[in-house]
Amino acid sequence: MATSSTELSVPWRPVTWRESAEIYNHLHFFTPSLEVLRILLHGPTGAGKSCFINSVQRILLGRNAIGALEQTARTGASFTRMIKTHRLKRSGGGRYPFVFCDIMGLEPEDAGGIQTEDIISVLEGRISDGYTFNPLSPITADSPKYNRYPHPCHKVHCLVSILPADSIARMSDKVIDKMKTIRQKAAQMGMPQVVIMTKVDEACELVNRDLRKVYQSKKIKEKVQECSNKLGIPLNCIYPVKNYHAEITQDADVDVLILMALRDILNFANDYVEDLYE
Ligand SMILES: Nc1nc2c(ncn2[C@@H]2O[C@H](COP(=O)(O)OP(=O)(O)O)[C@@H](O)[C@H]2O)c(=O)[nH]1
Ligand SMILES: [Mg+2]
Repeated sequence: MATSSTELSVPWRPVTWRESAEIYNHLHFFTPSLEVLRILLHGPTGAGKSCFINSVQRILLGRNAIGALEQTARTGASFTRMIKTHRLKRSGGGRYPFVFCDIMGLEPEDAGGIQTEDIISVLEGRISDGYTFNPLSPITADSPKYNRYPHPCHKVHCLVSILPADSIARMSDKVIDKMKTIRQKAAQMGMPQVVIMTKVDEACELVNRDLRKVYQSKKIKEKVQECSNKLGIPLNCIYPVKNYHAEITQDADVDVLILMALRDILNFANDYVEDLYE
């Protein structure tokens, strides 16, 4: 088969498009070595963090869910100013043994973004749920939301950077530098790191028409490469996905890409925990 100008003949990562049920089962019975694994999502405002959490919850429940309040406007200051932990619900009751921590956007501090120092405190488990970030100054040890003795469950076990495929090229150097600083800190702590590249449908017409072309689109491959170069994250830790954002009904292709990413995130987080505490 010939390769067209927009499409690779062979996908650069294999996807078993019918694998959703299998991964879903794996997650259903997944028992981490800690009571709860904590996944921190960070990235610029509008990247799709809240949408990603809602998409995961929706897939796990098998129905529409609105837990993390997506932002409807694409511009303006970050909507989420508070640190909020989402413990995902199981269909039929109970919760999964992992949480997503959603924090406000990563715009530069002088534009009202969260301080780098605060994100590092989050990684260390020092900031409790419900704390409202102050873009002008980091948390102090006398704050009631400051956790002096973080439990292993309060610490972050995987750092997930969320970046929108359609605007990676336009991300400001300040935001990239900020993400790099956080990444370096996480790397010093030995913490696994993953990039979720959202909005593949907006970045590539071929993929917009058929999500199964995601690993054959030259455009998406370029975006993944760009993301890898900008942040210094290896290609194999970058997961292109499309979030649920306007759809009401479930789409198995959307599900499988998100589930593949989630399975790896949880496995990496659990490996990290095992290395730390066993
Ligand atoms: N087309 C498309 N839109 C998305 C995707 N993910 C998020 N969005 C839209 O991007 C906007 C910002 O998303 P949101 O989750 O609020 O971003 P956050 O600031 O990172 O939490 C919303 O209008 C979403 O509907 C995606 O994968 N594809
Ligand atoms: Mg949000």
